[in-house]
Amino acid sequence: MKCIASLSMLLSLSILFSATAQSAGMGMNGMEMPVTDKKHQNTAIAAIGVVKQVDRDKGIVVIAHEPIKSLGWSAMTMDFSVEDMRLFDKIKQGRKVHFEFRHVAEKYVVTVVK
Ligand SMILES: [Cu+2]
Repeated sequence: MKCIASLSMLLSLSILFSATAQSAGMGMNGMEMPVTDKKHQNTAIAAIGVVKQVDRDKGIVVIAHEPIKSLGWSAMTMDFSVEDMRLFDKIKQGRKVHFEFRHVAEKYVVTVVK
């Protein structure tokens, strides 16, 4: 009898453990990026803005962009990465640009400038 009692205790312990492990896993999922961010990862997003600052060496341009409806962004001034150096020919301080960018990993990368 004693033997069975300890066996059932062992069983309930292991059930408890797996339940805890499962909820810990769900907690991890909850910490992932919001769905909206995932949806826009690597999608080309069109925007209009005024070039405020250009840093060719760092590959960064600061643009005061107009609201971007598809992202639910209001107008703001922010940094964008520029990886294609040829784009800098069209990016001049004070110029209003129509551009496209992609959300790649942690960066917003400008891919098209008109
Ligand atoms: Cu912004």
